Amino acid sequence: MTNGFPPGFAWGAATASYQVEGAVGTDGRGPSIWDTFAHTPGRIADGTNGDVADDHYRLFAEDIRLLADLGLTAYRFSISWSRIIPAGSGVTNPAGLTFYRRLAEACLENGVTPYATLYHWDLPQPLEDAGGWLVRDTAERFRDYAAITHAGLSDVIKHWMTLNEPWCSAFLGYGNGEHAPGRTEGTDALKAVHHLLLGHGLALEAIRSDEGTYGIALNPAPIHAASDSAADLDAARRIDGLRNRMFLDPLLAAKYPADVLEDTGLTDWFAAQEADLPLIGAPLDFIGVNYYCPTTVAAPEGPISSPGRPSTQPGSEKVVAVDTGLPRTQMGWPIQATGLRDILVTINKLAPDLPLYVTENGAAYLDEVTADGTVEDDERQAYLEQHIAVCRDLVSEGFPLKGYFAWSLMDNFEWAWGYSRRFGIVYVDYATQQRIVKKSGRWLKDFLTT
Ligand code: GBH
Repeated sequence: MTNGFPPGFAWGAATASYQVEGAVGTDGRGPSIWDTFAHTPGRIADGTNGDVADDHYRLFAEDIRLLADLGLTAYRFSISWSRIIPAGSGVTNPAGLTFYRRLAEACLENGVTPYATLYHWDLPQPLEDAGGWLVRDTAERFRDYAAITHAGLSDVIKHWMTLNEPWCSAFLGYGNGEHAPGRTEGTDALKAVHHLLLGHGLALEAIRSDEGTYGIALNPAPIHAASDSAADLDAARRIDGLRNRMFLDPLLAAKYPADVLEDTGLTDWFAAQEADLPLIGAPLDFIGVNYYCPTTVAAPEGPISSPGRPSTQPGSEKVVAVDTGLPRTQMGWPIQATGLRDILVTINKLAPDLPLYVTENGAAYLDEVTADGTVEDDERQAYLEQHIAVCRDLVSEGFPLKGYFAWSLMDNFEWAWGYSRRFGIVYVDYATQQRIVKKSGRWLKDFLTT
């Protein structure tokens, strides 16, 4: 037992291809929707892009040594579809497979188990031009890409996730336009949910074997009503539907939540897709949970004062998030570690024996390098400590939690926020690509190695 955790518990850190790799034009990589989006003026808060990012494409061996030196035994990274199949479909680029083979080998040489995510939001641009996740064909192209990638790398990578947070792909990508491809398609964003989940099911069918474990990483969260009023309770039902049940029900019970389809006027459209549900609900080896914060919602009467950008909540535009007075991170996200327990327990009730992982957990803070060259991120350390304590309690109760991955190994391109938000346990000086282990990283190392 290390600090209350059993041997074999996976201790890791996570990254995603577009957020860390850079080298966007290197070795035959094609363009993705995030290249296009980040290079569109006005889309990224600080006007930056992922062209260079952490230069992880070149520095990966050092980064993995650093990860191993922190006492971590697992690395969750994502694979860039545009490196493997530059046009999204058709010709395979061997150099793409070679890069991820080297990365996986570097993990293995350092005693680190690789966990690969096949899709962390960077759709090849030609597939978006053909309709993106709003069209069924994209799911089939994802299956082809998954099959080729798995066939090329399954000797060195044993743990696979199909999608990362399809909620974000659908509702930020096609709902409010905050993420690539920046489209605002209202309730059609739910069609993207279906095609993403279909892509998951098709990919899983193509790659699942006894040689490894296969799952998906979701971003479910506890949803609370601001009051017991009928309106607020209904708001919580709607958001729980869009955020949680719209993914968990099809994946774990091969059905969509009827109330969500009704709220969005899509009952008939989804009825026509019913034949896909057995595939989407096929057995998984695990679910990954990316947890940052709970959400409390209300449905105030009267018009909403400043709706701002279009909603991430198609069909439930009148619902607003409510400040419950909890402390917040730099993202404005409330901190409540018990929410991690709540959401894991919720999923466990739906699928009692299914192994679960925390595949992301972390916090953004304004980090500064001191005169001594250190980064004293006490708040992030406290955040990690609180959430890891929740995991320890669950594990000691016999709960099937198999691992914990901090988000993130190192500061990186934080999507619409660019480099203005830092989530790393390792600081990155973008001017020099120097890495500095933050206090939170030093604490984690201490926790894992003593
Ligand atoms: C993850 O997304 C990503 O997988 C990762 O790439 C990213 O860098 C990291 O988190 C940090 O952002 O709307 O107020 O209820 C997390 C995205 C964050 C989306 C919490 C939903 C709910 C806040 N999720 N958010 S709120």
